[in-house]
Amino acid sequence: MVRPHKNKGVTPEPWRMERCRIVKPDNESEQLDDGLAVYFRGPRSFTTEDVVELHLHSGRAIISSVLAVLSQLPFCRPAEAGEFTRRAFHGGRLDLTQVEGLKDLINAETEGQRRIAMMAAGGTVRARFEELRSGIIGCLANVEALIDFGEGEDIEEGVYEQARSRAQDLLAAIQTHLKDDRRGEIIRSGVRLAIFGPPNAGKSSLLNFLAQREAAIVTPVPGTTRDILELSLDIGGLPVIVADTAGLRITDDLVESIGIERAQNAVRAADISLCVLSLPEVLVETPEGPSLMMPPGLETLIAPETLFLFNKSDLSSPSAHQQVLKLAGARGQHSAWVASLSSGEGTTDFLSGFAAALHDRFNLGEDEFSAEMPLITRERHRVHLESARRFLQAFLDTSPADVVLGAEELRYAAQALGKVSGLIDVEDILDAVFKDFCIGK
Ligand SMILES: Nc1nc2c(ncn2[C@@H]2O[C@H](COP(=O)(O)OP(=O)(O)OP(=O)(O)O)[C@@H](O)[C@H]2O)c(=O)[nH]1
Ligand SMILES: [Mg+2]
Repeated sequence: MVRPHKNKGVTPEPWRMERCRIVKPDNESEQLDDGLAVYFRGPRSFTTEDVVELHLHSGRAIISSVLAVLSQLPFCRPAEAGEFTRRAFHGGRLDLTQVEGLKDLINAETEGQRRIAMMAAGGTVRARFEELRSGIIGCLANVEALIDFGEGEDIEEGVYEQARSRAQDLLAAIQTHLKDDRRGEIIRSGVRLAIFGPPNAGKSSLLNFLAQREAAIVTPVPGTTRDILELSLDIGGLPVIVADTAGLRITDDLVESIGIERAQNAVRAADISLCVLSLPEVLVETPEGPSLMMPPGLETLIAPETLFLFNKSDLSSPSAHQQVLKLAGARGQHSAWVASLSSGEGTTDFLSGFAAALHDRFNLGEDEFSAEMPLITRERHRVHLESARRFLQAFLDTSPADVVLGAEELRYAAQALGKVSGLIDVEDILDAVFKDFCIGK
């Protein structure tokens, strides 16, 4: 039972924090805590229902005694996991994308995750999906009007063409969202980065440098790392799952060859890969001048977007540093750095350049709610958006003579998008739009 300090009566003023004595209902002289209470009157509360929040001292005994007293009240029970959010969803306060965003916000460990979660929790994602859905419903309203009234007498000409051109624009917008290289999903769940290269190049040293601890074993013995070692790190605000792999070389050793196969698979499965090479070993003098000699077994794993770290710069001259970058550039490898993981030379530039390359790759702009931020952050969104795309395409492929079938495709497209937010039935919006639709002249 909560008793205001000043005896103002039992009905508290809503949305106003009041200092209270927390007492036992059957024995008001027994005070459990001295705290604060605020009454949120529905629907202006998180759950849209009436809510009372108690602010108590956080001692374990205080909390358990207050909870014990509360659970004796016939109308009180402890909330189930996620129950407040579930009630907020049922009350229409949040849609599913906001619920997901809220969960991600609580779990966010990096700046990128926080920003993308904030966009969902704050309703920006909801609004963007809703915009697409109401666009489709606008098309549907046109088509339904044709079905009900027929072109000519009651309804202006060209209504079907209008619906088609609007549907084409919407289809283009959806296709752009779908072609996002899974950026949103990657930012949310982490970029998979594979470090690869020949043995002894300094791959494990790089992992340790990024993790700022001795996570991997580093020795002068080539072939030290046998299996994949993965760590979740925050690099420039992005969650990155970094995998250190076995050095790639031809070997008869069974264990090492399994490790090498795993390394190759990790590189192929990664979102981004970083090749570590020992600068003095790959920069060789030939009769034609300096040349970049790639160790065997690497070429098939190198792509234009592969990042390069030429390590062990302490063992070569400054002119060699310039030469190696020039030669890498000539091969089309423009994201390359020279550093020494032993002496620390060049590592600051490498780290900032590497973080910038990640940001560029995943297009994480500076603006918190930039339109550049990817819309899709989960497979669930992608599935519904993909199905909306298919239905819209089916509408566009339907002959104008089959206007009833066309309307059905649009209805399915709108429903598919409605499943992302999980909130309103398509008919609700249709009624609203249709009401304002101009019929006749
Ligand atoms: N001189 C010099 N030595 C380095 C540098 N970075 C790493 N090393 C040394 O190179 C050796 C190999 O380093 P690792 O990090 O174990 O190399 P790796 O690529 O993981 O090797 P494997 O696991 O065998 O494939 C160790 O003795 C390191 O101390 C550097 O920048 N300069
Ligand atoms: Mg290693």
